[in-house]
Amino acid sequence: MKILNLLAAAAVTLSVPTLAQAKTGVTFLIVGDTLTSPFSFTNTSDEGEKIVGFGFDLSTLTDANYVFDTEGGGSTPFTPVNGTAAKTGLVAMPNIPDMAKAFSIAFFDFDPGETFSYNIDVDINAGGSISGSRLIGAKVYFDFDNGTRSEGFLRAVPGRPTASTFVTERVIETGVPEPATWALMIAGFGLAGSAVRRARSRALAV
Ligand SMILES: [Ca+2]
Ligand SMILES: [Ca+2]
Repeated sequence: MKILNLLAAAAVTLSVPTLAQAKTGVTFLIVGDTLTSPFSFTNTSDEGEKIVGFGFDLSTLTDANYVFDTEGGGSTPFTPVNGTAAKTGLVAMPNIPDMAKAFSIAFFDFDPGETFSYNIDVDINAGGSISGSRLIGAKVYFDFDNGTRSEGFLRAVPGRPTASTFVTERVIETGVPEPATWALMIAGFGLAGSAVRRARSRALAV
């Protein structure tokens, strides 16, 4: 019975990650011509949560012809700007094939208050300049180090006809625990392990 109680306590500890309430936030506003102004997003989390991942997917746009133009004439490969890659700890330069429709990147030091900025060329078969508002409907996600993902789409910005902005539709658990959670989980496993060891030694003593 005692062992069961200890195991139950360990199980409660293990479930902590799914109970975590995120106070995460991010602003991602795209204004004007995407060829001349960089894409920038800022971590606005209020309890120190770092951004650890970002994904951008054009395949959800109503017009299926949008692509990232990363090679050849008139292209701009993914290019971090303003020293923001070092500040946020961009893990690696992503390999974004020419005409790709989506990419994702990771960070290891993207604190609240920090901004990451990058250039990349977005094109459509018909050509012309691509303003932020042309990307309304693109799917975007941000991963945070508390194990949550804010998922949503670029939406229109009232009063700003060339802009779009990220709006969170849902927050999902990604199951990537932060270090403090790992410590709790390891403590939980240790608790269960020592209970089993005690049970075994009692069984041997009888
Ligand atoms: Ca181009
Ligand atoms: Ca930083």
